[in-house]
Amino acid sequence: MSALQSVSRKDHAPGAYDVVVVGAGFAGMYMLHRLRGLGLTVRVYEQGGDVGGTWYWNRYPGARCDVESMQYSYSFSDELQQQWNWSERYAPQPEILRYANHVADRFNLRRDIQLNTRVDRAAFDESANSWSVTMSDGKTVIAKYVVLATGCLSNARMPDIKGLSDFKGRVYHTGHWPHERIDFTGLRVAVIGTGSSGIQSVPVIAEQASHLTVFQRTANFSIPARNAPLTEEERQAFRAKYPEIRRFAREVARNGIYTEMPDRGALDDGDNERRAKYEQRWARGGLTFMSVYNNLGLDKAANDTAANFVREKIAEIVRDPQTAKLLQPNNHPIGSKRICIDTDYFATFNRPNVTLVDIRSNPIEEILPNAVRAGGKDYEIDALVLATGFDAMTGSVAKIDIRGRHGQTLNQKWAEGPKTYLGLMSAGFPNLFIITGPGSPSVLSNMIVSIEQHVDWISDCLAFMRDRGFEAMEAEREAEEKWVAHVNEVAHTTLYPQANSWYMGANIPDKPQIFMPYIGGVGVYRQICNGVAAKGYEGFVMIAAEQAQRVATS
Ligand code: N01
Repeated sequence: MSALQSVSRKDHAPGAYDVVVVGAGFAGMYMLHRLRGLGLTVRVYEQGGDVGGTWYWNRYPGARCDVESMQYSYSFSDELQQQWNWSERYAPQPEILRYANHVADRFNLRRDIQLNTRVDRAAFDESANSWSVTMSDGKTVIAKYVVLATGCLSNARMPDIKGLSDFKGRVYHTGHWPHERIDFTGLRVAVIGTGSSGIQSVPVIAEQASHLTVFQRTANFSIPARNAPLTEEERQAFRAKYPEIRRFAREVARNGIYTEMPDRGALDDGDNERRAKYEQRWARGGLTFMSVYNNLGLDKAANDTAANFVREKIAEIVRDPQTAKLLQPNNHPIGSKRICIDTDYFATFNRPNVTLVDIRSNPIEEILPNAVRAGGKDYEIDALVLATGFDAMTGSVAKIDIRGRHGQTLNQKWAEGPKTYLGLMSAGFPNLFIITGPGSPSVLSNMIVSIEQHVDWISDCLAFMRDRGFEAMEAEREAEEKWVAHVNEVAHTTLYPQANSWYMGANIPDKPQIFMPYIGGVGVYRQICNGVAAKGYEGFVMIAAEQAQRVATS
């Protein structure tokens, strides 16, 4: 009997589990559900005060998903997807959080989730082939497997700006927003950062603030969301087509979103036809703007046609020509940074109470107790909103002291950039899985599609190991090196590496600049993962109990 089978009995030792899952967001919750289905004992530790992960923390004004809710939702339970009523095309954060809570209750997940508990340390015990996991409450448990469901955008980054701690008003980070309602009515507010979080929050804050000053370092491409309430007919039409929609999103789409697949490049159409297509997608709104043509991410000349179209739209919307010019992105191809989806972002700069400050040419010098000083000018404010992003993809993992074979830490191993095989495991760290980790499509896709694929793959893998009496599993170094090279090679066939994006780690000083997600597409990636499993987990070493002892002592 394998150790996995022995601890999966009901009378397992206190403090010993088959699996510890870190995080109770969408990944951690579904992981728990699947592992329970295998009859395994599982403990989930969650730092937040409730389930929901990114949707628990990102409560800033205007926060909502940028993939349509009928698709940004679990597909594993047909009853769930048939019964849940999304109210809008892009549900607002409180509704997505309600959905996460509903899932936790509906599948009775809470009894295995310990909230308000951070995992601080995980050390692999080579003699026992298990992990010793220590939490912020000082307790340590033993687990055969650890699954990191820590999210890709969970480690909010505070910018290193002189004087920030001297500011006398309140400071908010969009990724760590307070739970109580924040009312900016009558206040002079500054927003620093114009990524998705800034672009979503600016129009809402502008409606409340007496004055809003937006500090922009890099102008970003943004497409109108065209958000609207969903009618019952629209929901029913979607539900009736769910089998096909979900199949397409998993197997065919590059980004896990059901939409038309482009069959031609941007330069294959004449100017008028191309413009008509962009107009149509602009009117429809949303992320699928980028799939009008099949070469926008690959060919700079093709990309320029889309980028120029959006720049023209900005100039049409924004009345002041100087402000419009500043809002027109000009230092990266469209889509090479995560494209933003907005509601009235550009039009907000027509309001008399909104000012745009270009901090690329006039950098912020310091924060004073009552103002932001940039380009020698003081902008007086009462409240400061930092929409400055995250230490993405690796940041939340790096906060945990993870020690694998021979005491090597994951941070040491990843010092020059994350190294994984398929984004799922890292050599030298047996029985440690990562959900939507670097090296997998993750942030380039509809996250829930990618989460479900990883969770299913890991669950099938654990069942395989149990059925064959394997004790430990580990990525082979050679397979990992080949995969890292492949991820890098595919990225460099695209325009993505041309932007200083968080995909590249470029937003964090001294972080190695490597394109982290796998850009080959979710359908292709799923086939690769399935192929690896079909070949008995090719590229992974599976170790039986006695063998494991030999590896540990060698
Ligand atoms: O963060 P970002 P985000 N001084 O890193 C600026 C997802 N998301 O939270 O570009 C001044 O994109 C920085 O400037 P620059 C989505 O995947 C989804 O907005 O580095 N400025 C940039 O403008 C998204 O991509 C939704 O020059 C500083 C901004 O801050 C990801 O999360 C909603 C600075 C940071 O932009 C991250 O988005 C929200 C400094 N020291 C987020 N440091 C949905 O719609 C940084 N900046 C689902």
